[in-house]
Amino acid sequence: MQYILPKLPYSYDALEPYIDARTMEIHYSKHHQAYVDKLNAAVENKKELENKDLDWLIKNLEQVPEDIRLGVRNNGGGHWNHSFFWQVMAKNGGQPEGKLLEAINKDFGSLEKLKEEFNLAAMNRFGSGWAWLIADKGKLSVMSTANQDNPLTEGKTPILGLDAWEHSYYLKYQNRRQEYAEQWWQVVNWRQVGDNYSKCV
Ligand code: MN3
Repeated sequence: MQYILPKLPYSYDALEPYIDARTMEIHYSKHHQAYVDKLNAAVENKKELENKDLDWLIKNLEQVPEDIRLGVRNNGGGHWNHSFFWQVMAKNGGQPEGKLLEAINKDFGSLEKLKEEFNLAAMNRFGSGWAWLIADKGKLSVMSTANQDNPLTEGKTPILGLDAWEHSYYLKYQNRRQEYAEQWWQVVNWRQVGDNYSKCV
């Protein structure tokens, strides 16, 4: 299967000033493209993977041939994570509502508490990785993963994710990951997160 870079759902400058246009352009057109290219190179000539989509690869890493497993884990993960990341951001992404808001209040106490716990997960991830909001049969929790690892590999379903790699914030925020993580909430696409949640209850 040929994996392809999905179209970015907005322009490079759409999430300014929280995510600057230059970072968005490099992140999408260089970093994400590289994950796609390297994933395609890894699975080339692997007949057994011919009909496997990206979700399958991430959920079934242990069934991927051992000689390319690390490449698929890193680059397939990079492709999945970034495709998801673009979707959970938007200009004017609204606020959590309905069943999602109820679950946030039930499982965290408040949206502010969720943000605190989530940003702590992003801050405590040493080196590169992701912070995630997970829904397990409707119950919400926060976790983080290293590198381009994905909760799906552990059987957990992410409904929101934050790229905590330096390449996602360094041009604008330099070493200030905390500030990036705090500002990022301004561009969370809560409608998409709500849709993601509704598939997990
Ligand atoms: Mn990234």
